[in-house]
Amino acid sequence: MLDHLLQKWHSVFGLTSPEIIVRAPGRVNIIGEHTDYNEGWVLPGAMSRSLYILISKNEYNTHHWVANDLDEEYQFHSTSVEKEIPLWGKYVGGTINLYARDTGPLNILIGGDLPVGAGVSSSSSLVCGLLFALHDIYGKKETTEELALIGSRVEREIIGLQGGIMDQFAIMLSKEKQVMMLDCRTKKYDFIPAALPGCKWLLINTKVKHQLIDSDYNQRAKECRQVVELIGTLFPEVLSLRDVKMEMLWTVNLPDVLYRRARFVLEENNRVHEMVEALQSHNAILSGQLLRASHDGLRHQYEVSCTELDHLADYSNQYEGVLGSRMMGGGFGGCVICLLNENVVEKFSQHCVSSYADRFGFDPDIIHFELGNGVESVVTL
Ligand code: GAF
Repeated sequence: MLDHLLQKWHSVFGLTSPEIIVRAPGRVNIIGEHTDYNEGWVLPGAMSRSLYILISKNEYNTHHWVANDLDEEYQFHSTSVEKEIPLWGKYVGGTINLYARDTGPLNILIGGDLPVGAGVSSSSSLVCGLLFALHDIYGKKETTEELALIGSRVEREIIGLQGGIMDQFAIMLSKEKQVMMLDCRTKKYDFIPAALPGCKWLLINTKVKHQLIDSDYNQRAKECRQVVELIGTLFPEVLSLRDVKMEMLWTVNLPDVLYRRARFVLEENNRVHEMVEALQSHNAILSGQLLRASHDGLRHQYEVSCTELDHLADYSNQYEGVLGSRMMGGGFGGCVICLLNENVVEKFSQHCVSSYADRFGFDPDIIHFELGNGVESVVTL
């Protein structure tokens, strides 16, 4: 993979090698969905599939960015982000503008084996990898946690998605074979081994991304803020859904939609804590039950699933040997994450692919992964 990218680098930028090569992984999330922007808890990790970002300063005062996997490139003479810029270029430009505005133009090559639009946060992987590289090239002093927070500002301030901090913390700071129990209010985190004896974690990509994603995601964030406002009139100590107790939901007369959104977030937060216990006590059955309950809430209460995700979750959840399965990430498409007995992985994958293809007319992608380290620079010989 890297050899191929280095060849591409030299064919585009000439003989000089990149100043830095950064590997930025994708993000998986065991449980704790839509809880991060509500100052709750999440349990993500970094996956073994990654983006590579190769960078050098450009000597000719031209910004030259290449997205290898998309076969697209973008060249221009100022740092202003223009309208017709592709989305990936908006992320690159936004990150540079927010973090290293006064620095000169760069040659950038981006490529890897991370699926785009699959709910594994390839956009945050790009932003975090770029921040890490700029930090190194310009000798900046922020901690990795501070860089993760800058990454989440790119998403909110430049792209306009009112997301939380889960993806950036997981991508920046994860550790091999572990998941990160992150408190999104205090920003404190611990690592927990995610292996369950005899079991495997698996992703299945629906290969669909419904276009409503931005508006519906932001709509959910807005609904959560509305709940906090309404509850805050009776309970002024409530600053976010993190502070809300189930009894408060019953006391305040919330419209049904808001009640369901809030209830989901409260229950999902509890499930994160229960999942930590399940992993620590190697209780695969309980882990599976929590995944199933999470999907049910995401589908019926938070309403961020879609037909393709429901099909994969339903199919897996009735398959013998699958402990549990749920949609992962923001929703409206992307992947489900499954916990299953390792001896059924192959059979299940075949059966699941054909059942999906029979219904939707195309195959989903089975994605095998290990839990890996967060962003790092890569040394080549
Ligand atoms: C997306 C967002 F970027 C995250 O912050 C998080 O809210 C997630 O959706 C849902 O849990 O990945």
